[in-house]
This record gives sequence, C-alpha cells and structure tokens, in this order.
Amino acid sequence: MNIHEIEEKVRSGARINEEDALFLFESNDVHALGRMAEIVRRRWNGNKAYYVVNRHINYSNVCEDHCKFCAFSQKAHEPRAFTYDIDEMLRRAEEGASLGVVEFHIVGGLHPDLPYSYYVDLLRTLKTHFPDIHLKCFTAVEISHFARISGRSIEDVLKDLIEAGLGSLPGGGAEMFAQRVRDKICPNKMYVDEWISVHRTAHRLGLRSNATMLYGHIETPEEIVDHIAHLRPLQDETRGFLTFIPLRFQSRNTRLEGLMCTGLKDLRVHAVSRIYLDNIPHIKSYWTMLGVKTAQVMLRFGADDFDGTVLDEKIVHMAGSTSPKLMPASSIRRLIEEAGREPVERDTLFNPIERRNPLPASLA
Ligand code: V47
Ligand code: SF4
Repeated sequence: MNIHEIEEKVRSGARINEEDALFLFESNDVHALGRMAEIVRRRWNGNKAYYVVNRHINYSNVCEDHCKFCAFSQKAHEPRAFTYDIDEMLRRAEEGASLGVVEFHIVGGLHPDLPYSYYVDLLRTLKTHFPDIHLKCFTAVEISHFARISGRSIEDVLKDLIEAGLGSLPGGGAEMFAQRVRDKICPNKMYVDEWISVHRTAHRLGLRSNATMLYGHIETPEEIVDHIAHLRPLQDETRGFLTFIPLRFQSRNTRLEGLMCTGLKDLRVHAVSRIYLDNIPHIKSYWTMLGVKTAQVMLRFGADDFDGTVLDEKIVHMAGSTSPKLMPASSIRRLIEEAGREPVERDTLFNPIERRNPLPASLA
C-alpha cells in the first residue's frame, strides 16, 4: 500500500479502511492529507463553512466522577464549585436570548444531589420561555446518570427530556473509546458500549447528536483509528450523527498537567477523521480548544464547521485555555473568508439562517 493508492480510493469515492487510516495518520505527506480531506469535505459541504450564534451554559460543575483530564469538576464543598437553580439558568438564558442566540448548549457534572426533576423542569422552563431556541443538552454520560438516579431506562429518560423540549444531544463524554486509555484517564466512566447505546437510542427516537474524541494526551495513533472505527458503523446504521468533533486536550490544572499536543497532530486528526468518517456530514474545528489560529487552519484540513460564538465556555477555560470566552460573528466570518471558504450562519441542525435584525454589538 502507498499513499497514492489511498488517494485514488478517496478520489473514486471508495471507503478507506482502518489500515489505510493508520497509514495516513503516520504519513508526513500532510499535503496529501489535505487534498484527500478536501475531496470528502467538498462532497458534503461544497465550499461552505458554518457557524452558529449560540450560548454555552453549565448548570453545575459539581461532579461525582473525577476524570484525570478534567479541570472543570469540583466537589460540592470546594471553593470553585457552583450549581445554578432554575431561576439562575433562566437569567443566563435570557442574557443569551437578548443577544439573538439560536442554540443553548447545556451540560454539567454528574451532580450527586440534584434530583431528576431538576433536569426535566429545566428544559421545560427554558422551552416555555424560549420556544424558538434549540436546546442541545446533556452528554451521553449525563443521560446515563439521569437513568441511574431516576431508576428509568435510557429510552424513557430521553423520551421525558424530548417531551420537555430537548432538541439534540451534544457529543461529549466519548473521550477515547480504547479501554486502555479509559483505565488511565477516566477509569470510572461509562463503557464505550453504553455511550454508543445512548446515541443509538437517541437516533432511534429521532434526535440528532454529535460525537467527540478527546485527543492529545496518552493515546496512540492506533487508538485514534479505533475511536473513529466505532463511529462509522453506527452512523451507517442510524445516520443520526451530524458532526464529529475532535477535542484537543488542555492539560493545565488537571492531573495530566504537562502533556502537550502538537500542531501536526491537530492537522492529522482532523484530516484523517474527515477522510475516514465519510458518512458524517460535518467535522468541527472547535476554536475554544484548538485556539483560533489553528482552528482556522483546520478549515483547509477537512473541517467545515467553526462551532459558534460560544459565550461563556467554562470546561476548557478552567483547564487553562487562553482562547477568548466569546467570538463575535464578524470575527468568525473573517476567519472563514480568509481560509477561502464561504461563511454560512446555521442553526443547530445546519439549516442556513437569514437574520432579519442585526446582532447586538457584542456578538456582531
Ligand atoms: O466530554 C473535558 C472534554 C467535553 C477537557 O456537541 C476536555 O457541539 C479538553 O463535548 N481538555 C465536553 N477537553 C465538551 C463537548 C463539546 C464541546 C463543543 C461542542 C460540542 C457539540 C460538544 O470536553 C467532555 C470532555 O471530553 N474535556 N476536560 C480538557 N481539559
Ligand atoms: Fe465529571 Fe465530566 Fe469532568 Fe468527568 S469530564 S469529571 S464526568 S465533569
């Protein structure tokens, strides 16, 4: 096998296999990776690059787990712990709504004491006040936690949340599927099968979802390929994933502090994911984790989505990320245009948005 044979496969629309993906991942011919990623990217998205005007809200960072890569989680008595009641969540949501956001991205820790009713009431309250704003809420790990504390099945939990207003699931909690890595960085976290099963159930109930992969710590190239190889068959089966999101590890303030990810790894991960995951429409370049400049470069290495304005991200900022806490739409558009792409404002489900009123100054 050589890189030209793999490129020929990609050009002809044939699938690459895991061996090919590993070969690409280990290749130094990053120009060839860029060319191949461009082919798959164009098939799905032409020259468009998307962004969304959204607001992240974390309801609590109190968590009964203690993943080694996480600087966000706190025990309830620790000074940086916070938990917002529904009124406070509503206040934060109102702040976002007045700025014209179309999506709330809501996740939190696995809180030992919040009752199941809190999560259902939270969505119902937000949906009642903001019927037009999409609720992308709760990772598969949180959904599984809700099932445990309520004694309900995953399916029933998802049905309750959909009935209360849930619009889609974010992709978090996947980390790295290889058990060797999980044993070292998140030993108590749900098994891969359970993560997959939550997303399969969500897709069956009509929800779309995203899938993430946390990289840039102790994983090997084989484990990266193993991760994406878990996602492709599920997507063949359900077609429910919208976006794959590589999350570059931020090590500050974590128990893995000092590990460092390199620029070429970012590039390889984004490009090879784009080429291998030929059935997932979008690859996200998540600027809060990558940093704005690297995120822009990824738009030429397979990524077509820039996430969004974000506004008040906490998970990576508590882990020492120096990227801004919010990005105005005009800056996103400029970054996209300079990458030679056509910026398109989207909603959560990638429908294009035409704004009748301009965004307020802080988000414009
Ligand atoms: O699951 C935690 C990761 C995830 C760190 O679906 C860290 O649109 C890097 O999933 N360094 C949550 N990553 C974030 C997430 C996400 C973000 C943006 C968009 C979407 C989407 C989903 O953050 C966690 C975990 O994998 N994480 N700590 C860290 N120190
Ligand atoms: Fe808790 Fe999620 Fe952090 Fe793990 S990654 S400690 S589950 S908040």
